[in-house]
Amino acid sequence: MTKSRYTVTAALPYANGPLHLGHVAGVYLPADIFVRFLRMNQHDVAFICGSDEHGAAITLRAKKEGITPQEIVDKYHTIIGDSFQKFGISFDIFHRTSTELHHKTAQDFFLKLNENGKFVEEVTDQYFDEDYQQFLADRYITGECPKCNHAGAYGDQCEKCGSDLSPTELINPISTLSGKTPILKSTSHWFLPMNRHEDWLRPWIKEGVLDGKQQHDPKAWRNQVIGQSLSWIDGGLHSRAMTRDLDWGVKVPIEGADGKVLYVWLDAPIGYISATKQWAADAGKKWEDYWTGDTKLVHFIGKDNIVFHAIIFPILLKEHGGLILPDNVPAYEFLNLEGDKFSTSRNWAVWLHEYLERYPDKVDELKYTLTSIAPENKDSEFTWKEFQARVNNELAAILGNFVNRVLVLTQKYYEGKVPALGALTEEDERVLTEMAAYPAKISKLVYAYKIREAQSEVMNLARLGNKYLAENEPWKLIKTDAARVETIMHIALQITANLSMLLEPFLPATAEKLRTYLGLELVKWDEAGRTDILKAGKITQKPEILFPQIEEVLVEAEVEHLKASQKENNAASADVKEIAPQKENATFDDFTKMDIRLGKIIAAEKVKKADKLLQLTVDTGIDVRTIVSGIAAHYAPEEVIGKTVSVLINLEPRKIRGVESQGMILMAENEKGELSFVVPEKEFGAGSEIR
Ligand code: B3M
Ligand code: ZN
Repeated sequence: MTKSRYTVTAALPYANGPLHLGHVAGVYLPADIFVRFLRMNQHDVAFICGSDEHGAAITLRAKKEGITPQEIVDKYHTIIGDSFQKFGISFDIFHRTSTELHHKTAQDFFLKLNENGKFVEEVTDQYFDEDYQQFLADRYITGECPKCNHAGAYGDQCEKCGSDLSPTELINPISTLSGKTPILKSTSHWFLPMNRHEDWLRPWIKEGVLDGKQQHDPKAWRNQVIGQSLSWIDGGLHSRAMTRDLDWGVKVPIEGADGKVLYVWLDAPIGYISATKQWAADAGKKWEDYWTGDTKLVHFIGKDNIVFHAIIFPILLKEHGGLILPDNVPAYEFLNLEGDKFSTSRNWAVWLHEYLERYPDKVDELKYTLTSIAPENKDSEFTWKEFQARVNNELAAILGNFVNRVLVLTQKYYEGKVPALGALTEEDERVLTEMAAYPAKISKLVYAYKIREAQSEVMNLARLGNKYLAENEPWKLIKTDAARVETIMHIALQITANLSMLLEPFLPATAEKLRTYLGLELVKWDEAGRTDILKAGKITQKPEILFPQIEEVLVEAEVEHLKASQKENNAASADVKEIAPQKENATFDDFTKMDIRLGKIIAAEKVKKADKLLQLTVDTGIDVRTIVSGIAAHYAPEEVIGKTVSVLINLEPRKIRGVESQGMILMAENEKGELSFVVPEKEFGAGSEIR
């Protein structure tokens, strides 16, 4: 029976920052485990991911870092891709949505829907930021969620209750650009009339039935996904704009639509298709095989993405026609960190790339811990104490200890050779039967996306081995019944051999080490469970310690590091000002009234009882005058003497702390509040006019 083909996607991470453990635990690691399992079970799988490089998340970060959106995505696409590779997330492709192939794929997708009348073009009033002269949608606008009153809802979604929103639904909206209340201004967009789809969506979500046929098994879907999706449908789906007035994104491929791009949540999921196209082209395969026919499409996501993967993208796929809908959408809850939510902005996170720099040889320790606490059905929490406990009390004490004992005793008693199997006791039979049942037990759990439970079953096989050794004590028996010990050790070695196969999806690096010690190649999943994987006489190797203890000092250092980086971040963000928005327009006349000259500071002293003020004597080329300037916190008097400066010389004189100031020194101030004089690039003299 040919095994079904799978296209497994993992949510495209925004290329606006590094990955933290919350992202890994709640999407990428479980997806990787699932795919490695499928590959061991001879499924033809396309494992698809890539950077999500458009949308406000990117442009807002670019503004914050003072670089272009392209520079932002180039920087973080590399950091994220590198982290995935080092953490052993085995995507078939890690693509990106800023590629030409993606733009073309997304534009063709849009055109097909538009030409078939699937969108409705409407002129509506949208919020507009007058300072920035920009329409506001998605993360450019925030306000109170009308559904759950969460204060920080965005224009397209409330991340707290997951509701999909339109900007005009927000209560007390403000622009995230200028911080001001926006005005309403009309603009035209292409809308997806989602209400047209409620009739087929409801049975599809609830019963897995599409056009009268059983398309998927709804019992395999998580309650949260079905529950949230049905509540949106029951709440009434409304039309949603699929284009935006922005310049960063996939351009709307229609004459006269300049300045408009595809909505990022139309564009990004199509990124799964463009990535498959790229991968198939590179691998000499047909991409259509992975998006049509009986292929099972599975989207691994975080719960804040459910509406986009269980409602909106399926509508788009169905409207496009000829493409499959998801067979499952395993959505993960959120992982929290040391009693608080992961937060990029507050720098309350364990960044994956930093973990890998600090602990390059502890990848499986982290994989095991994150899978053990994976937020499959409810939010969960990572603490460094938990990490230490999982490694020391489970990985090392159960799995590491068992494997080490078996291989060390095999070296000691048989110079590494697998001993022959003698007569079996009832207990031997029971243990071998129990061992043989593990592959099917684990397989059932993984196919049902219960990956956390599946991993704990693998550990139960190691527990079975430990118990078998403890009860038979070969290290004592060896003195009196060497023949019996050969059988015990043979069985213990078969358990170790099975572990080297069943661990592969979960802890591939450890599984490979075990197979090296045993001289085994990776086999198909259904060859595991056999009681004769290791033939008598086969030579095994001396083991290393698989999982060194996690010491208290590591836990303390990491918790300290976390707190320190948050303090640093708070201090820095306290100073970091947003780049001020443009002021009201001035007329040319306004500007010509100002007389700005180059001047030279010839003397400087602190103003008594005013720690921010310097009294400067400035040669303006016309005269020598006194000017009081608020730069004492940035410059010592002796530092500024002799400097050429820009001076507004016809500012009305005013008394400042008893000193008459005749003009103003012009200063540049950056987002950190640092000051700089404004000086010409040529050595012009005092009195030179600036205009
Ligand atoms: N870039 C991830 C997020 O919302 C988003 C996923 C896109 S998957 C097509 O954090
Ligand atoms: Zn809400």
